[in-house]
Amino acid sequence: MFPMKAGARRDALRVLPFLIGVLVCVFSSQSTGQESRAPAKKNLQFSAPSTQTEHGGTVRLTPTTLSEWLVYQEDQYLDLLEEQGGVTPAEPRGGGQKIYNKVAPCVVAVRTWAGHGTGFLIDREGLILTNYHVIHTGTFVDAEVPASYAWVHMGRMQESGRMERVSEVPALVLAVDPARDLALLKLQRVPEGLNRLPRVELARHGPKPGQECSIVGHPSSGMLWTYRDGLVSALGQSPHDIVNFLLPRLGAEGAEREQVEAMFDSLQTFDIVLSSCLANPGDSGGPLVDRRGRLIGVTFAIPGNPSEQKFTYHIALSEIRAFLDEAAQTPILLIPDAWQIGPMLRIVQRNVLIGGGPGWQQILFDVDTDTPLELLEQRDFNGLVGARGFDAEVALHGYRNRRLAFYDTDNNGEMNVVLVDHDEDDAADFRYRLEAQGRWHLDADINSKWLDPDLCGPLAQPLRDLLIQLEITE
Ligand SMILES: [Ca+2]
Ligand SMILES: [Ca+2]
Ligand SMILES: [Ca+2]
Ligand SMILES: [Ca+2]
Repeated sequence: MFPMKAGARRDALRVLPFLIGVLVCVFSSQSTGQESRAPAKKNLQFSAPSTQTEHGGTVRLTPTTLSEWLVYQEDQYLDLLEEQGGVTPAEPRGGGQKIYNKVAPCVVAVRTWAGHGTGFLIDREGLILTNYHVIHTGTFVDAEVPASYAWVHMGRMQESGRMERVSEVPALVLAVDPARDLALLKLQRVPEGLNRLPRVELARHGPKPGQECSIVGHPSSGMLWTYRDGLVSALGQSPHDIVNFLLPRLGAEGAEREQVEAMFDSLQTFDIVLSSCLANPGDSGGPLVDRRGRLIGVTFAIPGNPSEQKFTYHIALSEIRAFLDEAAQTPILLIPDAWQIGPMLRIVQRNVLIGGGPGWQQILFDVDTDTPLELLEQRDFNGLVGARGFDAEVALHGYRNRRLAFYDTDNNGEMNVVLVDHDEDDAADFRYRLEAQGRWHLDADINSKWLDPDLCGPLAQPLRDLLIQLEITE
C-alpha cells in the first residue's frame, strides 16, 4: 500500500530547502573592489617578442595587462625549466595565498532549482565550465531563446583577501557531455561590480603524481570560495583503474572472468586525476589547479563510502580539452529526464516505483501493468530503472513548489510530453513535446493542467484509478 495519507499528499511531491541556503546567508555588502585600487591611468607601450606573448607583436599595455604579461613571462620561464628537467623554486608553505588570489575570482557558484555546485570562467567572454550533474536537473527555462539556464554567482577579491559576492547573472547552457560529466555555460552579461572577467588558464599538460595542487569551491558545510590544497595522488581511467573495480576483475576466473570482462567492455572510460584535496558536495564542477593556478582537472566525485572519503576524483585535462574542442556554442534546451529517479528506490505495488533524494520524490507508473514479474522479483530496482526495464507510461516528479509530469502518450516506450508546473497552481507553465522528427519543442503560456490523465488516451482511466488509490489529486 502506498504510504501517503491525504494530508501528506502534497508533501510527497514537494521538497525541502536544499543546499542553496548556504549560498545566500554569508555575503558581505562591503565594497572595496580590486578595480578601485588600480593605479592612475598610465599606458605603457613597448615591443614584446611575438613568440612570447599571447597578444603577439607590439601591444599597448595597461598596468593590468602588464602584470598579466609579467606572469605570462614567468610561466614561460618555469615551463622551460620543467621541460628541461630542472627543479622549479618551491613555494613556501602558505603559497596558496597567491593561488587563491588568482583562482578564487574566476570561481562561480552555479545555482539551479535543485541545488548548487561550483563552476569557473575559462575565457573573458564568459564561458563557464562545470559538471553535467550540477545542471542536468533543475535548470530554468528562457522560453524566448529557447534555452536552459542556471544562475551564476560571482565574486571579487577584497583588499582583506576575502571574496565578496557581486550580483548574480543567468548563464545559458551551450553544451553538455554526460559521459565526461562536463557542461559549458555562457554568462549573459558581465555582473554589476565587475569591469572585466577573469579566467582560469588551462595548463599545457596534465599533472604528475606527487605534484602540489589545490581546489577552490563552494562545499556544503564550508563557506563560499573555500580553498584546500593537497597532492596529485594518482592518474588513471575511471572506472577501470579504480581498485574496487580492478582487483575483483583480476581475481575472477573462468565464466566469472568472462562476465566481468564483458561488463568492463560495456563501461565508458575516461581519464581522471585522484588528489588528496578534500572536496564536499557543492564542490562539484570546481577547478583543480597546479601551483601556478592553471587548470589540471575538474572536481566531480568523492568515494561513495564515507569511511573512504580521503581523496577526490577530478576529470583530467585531456577530457576537458576534448570536450571543449567538440562543444558547440549555441544555447540548448535540456529536456527533463523521467529516469533520473535517484538511488532510494522502492516498489509500493506491482506497477508503482518510487524514488527520490533529500527533499524530492519521483513516482513511476506502469499504468498497463506489463513489466515482467520476474524482473520485479529480482528486486534490483536501480538496475531495472537503469536498463529502462520498468515499463512506465507516466512519471511524476516533485521538488519544492515545482512539479513535473512525464507522459508516454503513444505508449511506445519513450516519454514524449513533459508538463512543468513551477508555482503549484496546478496549471502547467511549460510543455516539452517530442516532435515526429525527433526534435523537442518548448511551449510556454499553455493552458493545461500539469497532471492530465487524458493525455494517456486508452490508459486514462487506469491512471485515474491509480491516482485515486494513491490519494494523488489531479
Ligand atoms: Ca507499461
Ligand atoms: Ca512515446
Ligand atoms: Ca509501455
Ligand atoms: Ca503553474
